[in-house]
Parts: sequence; C-alpha cells; structure tokens
Amino acid sequence: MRSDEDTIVALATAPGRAAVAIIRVSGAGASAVGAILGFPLPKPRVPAVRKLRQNDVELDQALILFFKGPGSYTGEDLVELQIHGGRAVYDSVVSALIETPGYRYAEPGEFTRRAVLAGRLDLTEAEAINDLVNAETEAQRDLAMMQLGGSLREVFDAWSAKLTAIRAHLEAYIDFPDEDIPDDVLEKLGGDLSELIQSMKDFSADGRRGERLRNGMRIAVVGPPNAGKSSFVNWLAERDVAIVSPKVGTTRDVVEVHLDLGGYPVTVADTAGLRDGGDVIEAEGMRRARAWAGDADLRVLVIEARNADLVDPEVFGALEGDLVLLNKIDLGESGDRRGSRVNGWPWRTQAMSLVSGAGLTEAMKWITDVARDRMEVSRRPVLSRSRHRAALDASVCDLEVARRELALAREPEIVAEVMRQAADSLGRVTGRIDVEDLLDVVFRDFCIGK
Ligand SMILES: Nc1nc2c(ncn2[C@@H]2O[C@H](COP(=O)(O)OP(=O)(O)OP(=O)(O)O)[C@@H](O)[C@H]2O)c(=O)[nH]1
Ligand SMILES: [Mg+2]
Repeated sequence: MRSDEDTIVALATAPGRAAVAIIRVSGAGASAVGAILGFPLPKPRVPAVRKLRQNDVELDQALILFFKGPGSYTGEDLVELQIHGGRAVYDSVVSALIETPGYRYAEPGEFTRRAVLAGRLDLTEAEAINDLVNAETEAQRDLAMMQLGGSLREVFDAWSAKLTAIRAHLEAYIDFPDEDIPDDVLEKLGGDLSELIQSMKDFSADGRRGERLRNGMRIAVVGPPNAGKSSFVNWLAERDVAIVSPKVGTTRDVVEVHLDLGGYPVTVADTAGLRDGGDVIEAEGMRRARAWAGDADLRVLVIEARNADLVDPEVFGALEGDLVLLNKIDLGESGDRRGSRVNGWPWRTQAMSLVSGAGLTEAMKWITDVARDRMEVSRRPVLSRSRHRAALDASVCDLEVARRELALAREPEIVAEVMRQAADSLGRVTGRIDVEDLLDVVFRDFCIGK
C-alpha cells in the first residue's frame, strides 16, 4: 500500500546512458541515505563528493546534495545523488535504497504531489511543472513558466477573495437582520457580484488559446487526389513523411507530423485525396480524411491552380478562416487570373509550386501567422487545461443563479449556499478544496521522478 509516510526513491533523469543521472530520495527517512550507502551525509545545501558502498562493494562516486525539510522541493528531507549515468550504476544504487525498510520506489508525480500537500506549490503550479517538462516549443515553455510563477493561481485567488468578501457581507445580513445594516446592502452586493461574474466571463472568453497552445493546433491538409498534398506536407516537415507519386489516390492513412512553427506547436495531417469512387481502402481513407479535417482547428486545401475554377472549396469542407493553396503554377493557372472565380472566394488563397518553389515561403508564413493568431497568449495568464475551464464555468453558472435570486430578494440563505458552491469550484482549481480527490486526477499524467 502506498503511504505518504514512506521515504520515496526515484531516478529523476531519463533512463539510458548519460554523463550524469540523478536519484532523488524524499521523506522522513531520507537523511539515512548516508548510513545506507556508507558515507557521511553532507551539511544541508553544501554539495559534497562521496563514495557510495553496499556491503563493502563500491557502487559509484557521487555528488550529494542534502535539503532539510521544510525548505526543500517536497517540503520533506530530500537528498539528491548525482551519480554516473549508466544503467548498472543507477540500478545498483536504487536497489540498495529500496531494499531498506520504510523506503520504496516513488509513484508517478509523487515528489510534486508531496510538494502540493506540504503547501510548497498549488495545483496550477504543479501542473506547470509537468507542462514545462513536456514543452516542445518556445511558446509552450513561456506558458508553463508563467503558470509556474503563480500567474494563474493569482487570478483564481483574487476571484476567491472577492467572492469571500461578498459572502461575508451576505452572511452578516442573514445573521443580524435587526442590526443597523443599510437597506441598499443587497443592491450593493448584487453590483459587486455582477462585476465579479463579468471578470470571470471575460477571462474565459479567450478562444481556448491556452489549451490549444498546451496541446498543439491541429491542421489538416485536404483536397482532391494528386494535387500535391503529400508533397506540401513533406516540404513543411523538411523530410519524407508521406509517399509522393503521380498515381491518383496514393495517400490512404492519415499521416500526422508534429512541427514547431515559429515557436508554436502544430500537428499537420496529410490525408487521402477526396474524390468520387475509389476502392474500399481508398473510401476508408477518405472517411478518415473527412473526420480528421472536421475536427481540425484549420484546414489547408491544396488544389491544382490550373483546375481552380472547377473546384468548390466547400465540397472539401473548407470553412471560414481556412486557407486554399493553388499548387503547380509551373504547369499554368486556370484561364485569365483576373477574371477567375478564385478572386471572389471568401478564403485566403496563395499560388505556389513545389517544383519551382514559388509561393512556398508565403504559404508557410500564412500558416504560421494563423497558428500565432490562435495560440498567442501575450504574457497574460490563461486557462491551460479543460479542468480549469470546467471549474470556472461551473462557478460562473452558480454565481448567475445567486445574482438572480439576490435581485428577487428571496431566501438569502439559498443565495449563500449557491455562492459557497461557486467558491468551492474556484478553490478546486488551485487545490484549496478537496485536494485528495484532485491529486489523483492532476498527477495521473506525470512520470516517475517528478
Ligand atoms: N509540376 C508539378 N508537380 C507537382 C507539384 N507538386 C506535386 N507535384 C507532383 O504531383 C504528383 C502528386 O503529388 P502528391 O504530393 O503525391 O499528391 P497528393 O495530393 O498527396 O495525392 P494523393 O495522395 O493521391 O491524394 C507527384 O508526382 C508530385 O511530384 C508542383 O508544384 N508542380
Ligand atoms: Mg498524398
């Protein structure tokens, strides 16, 4: 059984061969590491080199760091052993430690979980640590760093404080009806409440940029067969991710590539060309293409420029804000470009050629601009997970009920109860409420050693 009393041990660095590997030990028994591995524990926060031994066998020579609780990451006594990064080395040291009674291997995210329980971090900051470790692009790193600095916690804490003040006034009104409380007190509370609701709603209306930035934006490359979709995806990815051939219906599966476009994470999907007919396999490919494109944040339609006047982008699922690329201009364009139907399209279009290279930089810039437009968080705190949004929406919903009841001047006790629920929803985001329940949800996607 897992117990928060155990001393936990884990490899904090990625397994594999490396110059250095770090083993973390945290818990009430952490300072016994020296006795277990036969070396004198250095003074807190003073690094020292020590030989590690088990039964007179020298296991390694390591740099030891000791942090005394509560001034450590976890809030408990914590020892970090910087050993040589070979499998046999870290296996031997970890085994020696977890054989000790009261010691065990840590579960995923358990170090950070203890930091939260000790009040060293709130839940949004703990989530930011995981996001920072997983960040693949600059913008994702910026978002995680901002949240780690407590920016999101501050927003929720400020709302909680305002709500507490409103609730306190209402409770006073309920508890002391005969006292000298001004008549307009309910009106004033209603005004404060409306202001609070508005500020929460404004924050929520962010186009889900934070969530999109954390997860990456999904871009589908769609269009008729043979238009050059796979060629374009390969060019974007700078490698041969998809097969290109003059045969119609080459691509069948959805081929996804993860790219960093100007610091923003995107997943680009190459899809099967859409047309009538085709065999069973091609038909299944087209079904998958439509499904992926329908869920995507942006569709990039690739068609041959010389056929542009014959194509209706809506047939390929193009929506407002999508892009149309007119490819193969080296083979000519359709009719008189000025008289072309393309000019009246509501979609942005770009003529290009993967053979001559014309228009490619412009096409890439467009896609990058859209990615930035939809994911930029401009150094302000944002909701980065659906968990935050769900709690915020639930809280707003309760507060709107409270405001309506307050305006009708009915049972103030009911209003007070609904407001308590709203406050609990806010508290769940930072972990001030029901921490135990939430910890499992939040730490589920952590890896061991964090
Ligand atoms: N001339 C010319 N040929 C091109 C251009 N872009 C792609 N092609 C060629 O067009 C053919 C089809 O390219 P693909 O990238 O496989 O096209 P696709 O849209 O993925 O085709 P499907 O997977 O069958 O739907 C290949 O022979 C490419 O070399 C271009 O700009 N100009
Ligand atoms: Mg293809």
